[in-house]
Amino acid sequence: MKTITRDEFSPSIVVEELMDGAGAIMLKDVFSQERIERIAQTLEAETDEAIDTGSHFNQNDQDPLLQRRVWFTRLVELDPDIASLVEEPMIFQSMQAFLGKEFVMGSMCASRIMPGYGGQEPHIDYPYWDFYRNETFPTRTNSSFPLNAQAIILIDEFTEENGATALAPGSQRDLRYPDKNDDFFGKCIRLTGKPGDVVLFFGAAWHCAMPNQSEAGRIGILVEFLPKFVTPIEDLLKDLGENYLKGTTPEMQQLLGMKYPWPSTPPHPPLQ
Ligand SMILES: O=C(O)CCC(=O)C(=O)O
Ligand SMILES: [Fe+2]
Repeated sequence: MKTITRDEFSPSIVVEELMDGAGAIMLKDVFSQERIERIAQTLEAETDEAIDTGSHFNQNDQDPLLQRRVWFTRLVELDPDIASLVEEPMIFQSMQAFLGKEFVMGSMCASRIMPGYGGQEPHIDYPYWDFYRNETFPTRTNSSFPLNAQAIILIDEFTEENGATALAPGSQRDLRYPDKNDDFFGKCIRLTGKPGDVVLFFGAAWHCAMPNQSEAGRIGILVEFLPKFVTPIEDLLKDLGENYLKGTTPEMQQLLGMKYPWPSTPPHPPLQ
C-alpha cells in the first residue's frame, strides 16, 4: 500500500491511488500519540463489557460480542474531540477531492475487535454493501466514479496478528460483491500501521476485518464518507445535543448534512 507523510501529501495523490491504484492509501503520523492515547483509554473503558453493540459482516454467532462498537452520538457524548478527528485537513481535503467539496459523513464509530474475534466476511461498503443484489441498483452501475470512501483512524497498532484490515488491491475497479471463487484471502494485502496513522480507502474495494489472534483488543475508528446526495446509513443527528450542533465547526456541520438539507429547492437559477 502506498504510504505518504504530511510533507508528501496532496489530495490528488489520494484520489489517484483510490481510483487507479490499490484502492487504499496510508497517511502516516496524522495524529499525536498523546491525543490518540487519551482517546484509546476512553474507548477501552467504554468497550469493556461483552454486549452486542450492532456490528456487522460477522461470520458466527459469538463474534457480535467480540466486535464492539461505539457509535457517533455516544462518541460525541464521551469526548467531542473524538468526533473532531475527521476534521483533520488531510482527511477533509482528500474527501473533498474524491467525493466532491460538499461530501458528508454516513457513519462514524469506534470498533474494538477482541482477542478470539474470527474476522468479517470479505465485503464492499455502503451504498454497495448489498451489491450481491445488483438488480436493485441502476443498470450499468459501476465504479467509474465513487459513491463511498472509508477512513480508518488507527487507535491501536494494526498488525497481521491482531486483525489489521485485509483489502484486495485493484478490486475497486470491477464493481462486484466478492464471492468464494475470488480467492480474496490469497490476493489481499494487510492495512498495517501505527496508532495515529490513517488509512483511506474506496469502499468498492473488497475488504474485511481479520481474526484477532493476539492477546489484546484492536481499536480503529471507522468513518464512512459519501457524496452529498447519498442517504447516510445512520441517523447521525439522533440524540445529538442541540448545543453540540450550534457550537461545532463549519466542517462538522457539512459532515452532518447541514449544507445540503432535505427537502430542498434548486440552489440558484441555472443560468446566472
Ligand atoms: O475493522 C476493520 O478492519 C474493517 C471494518 C469494515 O470494513 C466494516 O465494518 O465495514
Ligand atoms: Fe467495510
